[in-house]
Amino acid sequence: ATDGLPTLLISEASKSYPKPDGIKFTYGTAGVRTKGDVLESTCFRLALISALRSKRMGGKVVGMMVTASHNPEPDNGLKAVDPRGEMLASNWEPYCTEAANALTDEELFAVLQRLIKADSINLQTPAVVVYAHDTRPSSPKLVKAIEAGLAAIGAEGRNGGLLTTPQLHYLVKAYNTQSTPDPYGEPTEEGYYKKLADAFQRAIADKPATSPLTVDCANGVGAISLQRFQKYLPASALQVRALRTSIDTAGALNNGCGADHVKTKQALPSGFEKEVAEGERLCSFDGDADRIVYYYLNGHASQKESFRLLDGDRIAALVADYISELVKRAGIADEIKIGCVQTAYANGGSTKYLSQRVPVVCTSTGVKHLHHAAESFDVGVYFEANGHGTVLFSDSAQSLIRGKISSSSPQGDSQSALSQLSNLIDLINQTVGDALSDMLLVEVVLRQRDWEPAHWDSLYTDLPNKLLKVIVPDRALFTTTDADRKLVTPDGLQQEIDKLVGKYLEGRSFVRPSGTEDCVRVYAEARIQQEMEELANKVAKLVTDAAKNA
Ligand code: G16
Repeated sequence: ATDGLPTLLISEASKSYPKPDGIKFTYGTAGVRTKGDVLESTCFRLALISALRSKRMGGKVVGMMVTASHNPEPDNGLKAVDPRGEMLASNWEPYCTEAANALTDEELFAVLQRLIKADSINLQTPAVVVYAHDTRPSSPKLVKAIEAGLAAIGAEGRNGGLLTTPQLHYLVKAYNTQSTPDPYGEPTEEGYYKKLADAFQRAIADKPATSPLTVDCANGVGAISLQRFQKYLPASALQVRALRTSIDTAGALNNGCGADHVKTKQALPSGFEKEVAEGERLCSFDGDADRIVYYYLNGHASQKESFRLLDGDRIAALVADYISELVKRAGIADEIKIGCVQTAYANGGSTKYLSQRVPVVCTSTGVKHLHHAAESFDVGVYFEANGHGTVLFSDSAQSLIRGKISSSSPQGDSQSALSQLSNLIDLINQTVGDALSDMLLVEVVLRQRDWEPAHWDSLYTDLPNKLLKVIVPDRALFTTTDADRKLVTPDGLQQEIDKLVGKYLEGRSFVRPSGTEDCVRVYAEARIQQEMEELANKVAKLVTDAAKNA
């Protein structure tokens, strides 16, 4: 009696995917994340929800990505992708959580039924779901569970295979736009590489290649996509040296390497000191290649202080400046409003720098929040400090730019700026943060400006800062408001933090529960390094005590 849901088929298939006892799943910052060996039932169930999502969206293609991104290799997870390539609409997240936690088939059907009713889903509409996975050993089993879920509900599944997260987002958007007047690109992995390689070559134009770029691939799927991509780009256009490409070595993924390691430790990937030289351009992808940070050494690798980080904040500054300049040169500055979106983790130095140039807004952590806020600008540059971000050009900005490009008029400065903006529109993966696309974007700007990393680094000064992980028995006790900048609970803790922060010059600190790891994160920054360290440790201590006394 569940009106059109094939409950018998689903019940039969779900016998192979029982929910593990005693585990509570949550659809958090970036989907569901936990140990890979307990996720099969969740994959099966979220496949059902994804099929409903596709039906709800009139049969458009939606996506499912199996990955735990920056987390350790034994973890895994699922991110659901909406038809325009963006993250699943947030009002569907509670249904994902509830479906994942249902104890019986009846409970599961009740959740699905509520969703069908609340969103007036027509079950007769066909459903198409494209799915892909990263290199984790648990991924193939999870993909099987997704396939079983899609088969049980009668949805069409398209297997993207081994891909980066941003490639899956690209595929979703490319499928849904392929027969429209404005196709995003060919809906294949090859189409993705071709689009980026073509745009990159147009954007660097006749600027000669500089020194090679060294890429830490985090021993993850980014190693494969980078290698495949290189087949589409002549070596003369960009020389890349790929390191940490061991995708088959057990335990290697994100281990001592990758964007998260480099950003949080503010240090080279382990072993890099023997492999890289002063001044070399270096960057790190994370495990599913949706984040990137750059860095370089301004002295000998053996000296810790010679490490210089060029993180997401600095990518935002570099890119926002460049696009602002192009927009001015193109003569459309009055028509195009450029804005920047950051989170509380953005360094105070970067916020000050950017705010003097463009409007800056702050959202909660999670690309889904930043992406949404960036959509309110004609050109929205969003980056988390951890290197997750992209640039969005609104439909009207794209039409304006492309409409002003004239094939007949001589190539004056404004025409060349318009063409370059058009190249960037193609180069940037506008669906989500994309390490490969962002890397190419940074390379374009540095080459067009003829800048070494040190020049980019000199745009502004970072305040000394630290990010700590505090392990507590129950991180759900910590709840926040004001874009993660203030704690609501535990009671009174925020006041204690405020009191502490007030004692330090340019001090700032905040606490929030991670949505991807079982920890509470503590961020602190201050004018003086030593004071900042003290502030971070004292706030961490407050957190530990509050968790104990709760
Ligand atoms: C995910 C999200 C990011 C977020 C990060 C850390 O990254 O996509 O937006 O910044 O987790 O989130 P949290 O502090 O809640 O753990 P990734 O690269 O792991 O998908």
